[in-house]
Amino acid sequence: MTPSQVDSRVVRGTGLDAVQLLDETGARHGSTQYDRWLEGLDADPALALRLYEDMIVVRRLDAEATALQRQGELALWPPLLGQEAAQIGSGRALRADDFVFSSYREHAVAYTRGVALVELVRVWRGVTASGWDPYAVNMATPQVIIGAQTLHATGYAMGIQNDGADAVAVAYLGDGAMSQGDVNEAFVFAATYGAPVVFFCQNNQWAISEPVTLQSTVPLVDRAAGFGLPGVRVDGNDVLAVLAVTHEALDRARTGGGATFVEAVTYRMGPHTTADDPTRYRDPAELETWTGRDPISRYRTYLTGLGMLTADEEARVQGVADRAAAELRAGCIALEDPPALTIFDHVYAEPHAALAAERAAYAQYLEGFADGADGEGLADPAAGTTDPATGTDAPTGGAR
Ligand SMILES: Cc1ncc(C[n+]2csc(CCOP(=O)(O)OP(=O)(O)O)c2C)c(N)n1
Ligand SMILES: [Mg+2]
Repeated sequence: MTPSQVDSRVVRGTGLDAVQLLDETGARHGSTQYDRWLEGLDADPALALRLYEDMIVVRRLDAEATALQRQGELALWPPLLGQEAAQIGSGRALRADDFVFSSYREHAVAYTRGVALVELVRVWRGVTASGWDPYAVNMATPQVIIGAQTLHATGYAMGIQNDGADAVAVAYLGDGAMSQGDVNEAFVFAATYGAPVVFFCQNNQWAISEPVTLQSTVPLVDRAAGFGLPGVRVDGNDVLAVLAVTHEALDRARTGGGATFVEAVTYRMGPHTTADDPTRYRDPAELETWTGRDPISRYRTYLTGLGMLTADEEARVQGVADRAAAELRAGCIALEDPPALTIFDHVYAEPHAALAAERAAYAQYLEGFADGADGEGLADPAAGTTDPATGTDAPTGGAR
């Protein structure tokens, strides 16, 4: 092995102790273990450039969605800024028949699955309970219950096993999710049943305002061994390393080797969501350090050095990103509010009397706002009515 070749656990001056094939300066380092997973990409400039385009487009979409929230067009948005390489590198390693179970921040993974742009924001605008058809893209809609998707993925993987298929289930989770009981139970089942599932943990250093050091005093990857899972730590801001490591984990699962835990070390450069202000709990120096490890700039430097990323190509990619952002914006603004009473649809498999009563009461309440209502008898949800027994205000409506 020459000095430029590395093996699976490597330190490259970042303190990350993780697989890294492309360092912060954009220099590529060979790996006896991982280079084989990049052979296709190394032979085809179009594939190498597509990873770049993907990262530029999803960063642009993320910025547009954040702006849409600030302008009142979305209720909330959880930005992915900084996690483009982790999500694009892993997402592009998947096959169409693999199935993704994600959390709420994996917009870039959804993009690689072919989710229509407007479908990325429907839930966040509050006009639907669910963003897209999971079976059309083999990706479940985002899970907000932290860690629950790891159980769904493990169960799905056991189904794949029973079918004798060679697809893989992939669960995306965060560093904070590692403290959840669901996740630990999923690891036990996945390990003991040898289920074809990849647990892809994006350690973005924060769970809202709690640093990862409050989730674990040891590197997250070290937990894997205790469950009997192979674990690999990868520089999550190195799109090539993420692609290679994910390919290897998928290959293990497809060929009967069972589950793998991947810890992708990355950084949430923005707020937890648009409702959060990280300046209240984060040292600005930390953001500065991670800005130096930006996933896109190192790949840009690398491609430019190879002569692949010319000024024309850069302009073309920026054009793709701008058009995608315009499509997202136009689609978002055109989304109409559903009739309010549809909130009662699909809550239960069968209609029943209590639900019908709640629906009727809410319909009556809404009628109070109808055009032409003179205010008499207008239901005011804040005021309520006075309870004669106690003299206190009792809420109106029967839907309690
Ligand atoms: C079971 C459960 N507990 C708590 C929450 C509230 N909550 C929402 S996001 C979050 C932090 C998750 O952090 P992490 O897993 O690191 O994912 P990240 O937001 O960094 O992508 C918490 C605790 C929740 N949604 N579900
Ligand atoms: Mg996190």
